[in-house]
Amino acid sequence: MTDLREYAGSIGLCGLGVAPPTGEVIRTYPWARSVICTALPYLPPEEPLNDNRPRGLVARFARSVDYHVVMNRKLLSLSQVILSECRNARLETCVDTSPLPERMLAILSGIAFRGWNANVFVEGYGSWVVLGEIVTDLDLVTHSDPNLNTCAECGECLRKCPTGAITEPYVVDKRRCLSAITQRRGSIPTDLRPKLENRIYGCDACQEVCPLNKDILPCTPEFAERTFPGAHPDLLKLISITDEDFDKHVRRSSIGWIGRDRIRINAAVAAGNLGNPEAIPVLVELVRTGGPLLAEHANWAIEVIKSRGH
Ligand code: B12
Ligand code: SF4
Ligand code: SF4
Repeated sequence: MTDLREYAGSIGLCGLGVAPPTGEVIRTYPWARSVICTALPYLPPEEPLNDNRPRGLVARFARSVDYHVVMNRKLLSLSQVILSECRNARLETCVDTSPLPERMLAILSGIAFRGWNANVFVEGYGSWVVLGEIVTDLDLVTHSDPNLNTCAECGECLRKCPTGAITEPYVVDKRRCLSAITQRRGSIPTDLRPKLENRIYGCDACQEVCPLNKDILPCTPEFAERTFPGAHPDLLKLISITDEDFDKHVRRSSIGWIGRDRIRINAAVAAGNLGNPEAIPVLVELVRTGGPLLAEHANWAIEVIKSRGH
């Protein structure tokens, strides 16, 4: 395992450990004997804003290339190394794979410890890491010790979560979590719309305030690439994006999977919260052409902008 750990480091992963398969793992992969867990640091360099256009905010894990693609590529490279030594091994790569409890596996494998904001932290990289695993039938008897370190337990994440969604240490109420709200279907509850501010995908508030997330090591080079959506995509362009442009520029990006309607709804709410009257014409157009759900959010945004006295 030492060599594999070194190899993982050489391809930009920031940790490698082995967890025993949990109940969920065994239910999905009855042949599993071990889970190789790894993490990938993604914190991109900050992008300064240099104009006054209404702009959205994308959480850091989704500003550049899709992490599923990057992590999966690295897991496949690791798998090749394993197969070169154990030709008959059964290996299944997983990234963000339901129903695997990825954070718990990372803790059990020793590579990460958990924080009150429910995220897991890797020494040197904070919680700005995504997780990936290789489930295998190899009996890697040298399972690592779980990482039972604690965070600083300062409570900042609980206090600064915009919706109070962290109801107690380690517990996130999905119904109130803004990250979930930007990603799920249906109408956004009206009391939570202002809390989104200009967020259009994900939420980083409980990680930004964490003292363990300061002064951390740079991300893997892939995530430093400047590509759509970046940190601050142009809201008016997103609200009025055509089907064709969506397919060409957005669908395969890290935020594209939520679909054109969801992105336009999120962008409309963000534009309402920013209160910039420049947004009114594209919002009116969305009311006219967008269907009931989009029209309802666009009307809400128009009302908010008007109520601010513009
Ligand atoms: C559904 C989901 C969400 C939902 C719900 C999250 C939630 N906390 O319930 C929503 C959309 C809200 C979400 C948001 C985010 N998510 Co998410 N999400 C998932 C997904 C697909 C399933 C997670 C889940 O439901 N777990 C069930 C809950 C109960 O467990 P958990 O919080 O994941 O893990 C804790 C429990 O296992 C607990 N625990 C319980 N019993 C025990 C027992 C023992 C012994 C131990 C040690 C621990 C333990 O400790 C763990 C750590 O806190 C996972 C991928 C996966 N398959 O795991 C990604 C995942 C958890 N998400 C991830 C990310 C990056 C995020 C966001 C940061 C994205 C963003 N910027 O917007 C936010 C963070 C919000 C937050 N504070 O948690 C990463 C986590 C990275 C990290 N460093 O922790 C994952 C692992 C995806 C990946 N492959 O990298 N997410
Ligand atoms: S992601 Fe945002 S809304 Fe969700 S728990 Fe963290 S701070 Fe709260
Ligand atoms: S903000 Fe404080 S309580 Fe929350 S995870 Fe970070 S150290 Fe822990």
